Amino acid sequence: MRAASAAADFDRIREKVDAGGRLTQADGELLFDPRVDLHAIGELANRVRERKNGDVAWYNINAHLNPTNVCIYRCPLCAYSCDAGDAKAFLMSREDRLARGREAADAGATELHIVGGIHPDKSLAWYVEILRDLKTAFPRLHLKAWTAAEIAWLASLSGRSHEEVLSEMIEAGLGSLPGGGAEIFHPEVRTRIAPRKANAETWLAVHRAAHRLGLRSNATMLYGHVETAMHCVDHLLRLRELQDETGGFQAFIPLAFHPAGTQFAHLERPSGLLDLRVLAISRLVLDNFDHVKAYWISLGVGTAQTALAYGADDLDGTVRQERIHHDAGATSPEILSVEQLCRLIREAGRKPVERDTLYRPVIRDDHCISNRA
Ligand code: V47
Ligand code: SF4
Repeated sequence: MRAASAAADFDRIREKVDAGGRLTQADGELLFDPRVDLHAIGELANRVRERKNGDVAWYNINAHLNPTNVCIYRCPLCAYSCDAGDAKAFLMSREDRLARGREAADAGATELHIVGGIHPDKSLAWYVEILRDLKTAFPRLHLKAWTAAEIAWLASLSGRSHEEVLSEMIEAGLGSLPGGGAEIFHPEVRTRIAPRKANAETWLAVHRAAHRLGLRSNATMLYGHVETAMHCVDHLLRLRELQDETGGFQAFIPLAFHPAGTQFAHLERPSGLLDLRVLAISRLVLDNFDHVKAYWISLGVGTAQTALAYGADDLDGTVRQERIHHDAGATSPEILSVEQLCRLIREAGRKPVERDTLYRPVIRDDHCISNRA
């Protein structure tokens, strides 16, 4: 493709987006071509973002809880997991988990994001107990817990359906599903980066079941390793199709691959320009998702802030004690304060609004962080 024809193709895509049309696999792949101007794509994605969210940029006060890093899958993409006997293996006690919940509640968190490994000795009852304990002690914390891979594992382990496992989790306090475990759906890539994890059909089936039960969920895509543009667009279109069917997804979160400590340690981390391009393309292809998150832990603070002009409307949260990306070499801070998040958002020319997990604005008397600012 010559530069002139890239520009002409982009004009056609711009007209399609402006007319409310949907991007195809070929359109999406074209946008990955470096000869298509990134800033033009970003400007178009920004228009879509403003149509959906105006000048608001959302954030929340949250904390992460990873009850164990022991995982039988040992995905090649993962630096976080280990075997049960490893020196770095941990399994949090009930007291430790409750202490973490207390710390989050005291910091004003509205959400706990709970994901871990697939522990060989732990049954469905343990995963349910984690939710029940936390919900009983901190009823106002929303528990966004367990990836679709964990739910699918627990279903096969217990001989129950996805619906049955999810129903039990809901009864114990589950509030929504995070978007993890999606990686790249296409089997050419999935078999290389996460061969033992639930496949695409299973990941999508778990989210379909969750949406049918009234749960909202998120979706992710892990890019910047061995995938191509074709695989990324295929991934986005599979998500768009399920969203057409259920409407249950809230936010899409592109995750930049961090290679350190993984079986792909020889790769470079994706560049800031690729981060922005993937985010903007996601905003354009996923026309039926309300929110695209720039997860600052994964992108780094500077790129996440820039992404607020390339299609993102959410910076995720304050986060504390994140391990999965930091174990893989992420150099982002461990935590951002509300004041730091609000400053980043205001500098980007947006209006910071604190949200709860379900994107309802949070109004507080006890902070200077009012969403009326
Ligand atoms: O599923 C694992 C990814 C995910 C690496 O739903 C890695 O609101 C980069 O899903 N380099 C977990 N990424 C994180 C996640 C998430 C994060 C923030 C918000 C939400 C949400 C969900 O992290 C895993 C996997 O795709 N991951 N290893 C790595 N080396
Ligand atoms: Fe286990 Fe998740 Fe790491 Fe895969 S990415 S090894 S499922 S913790």
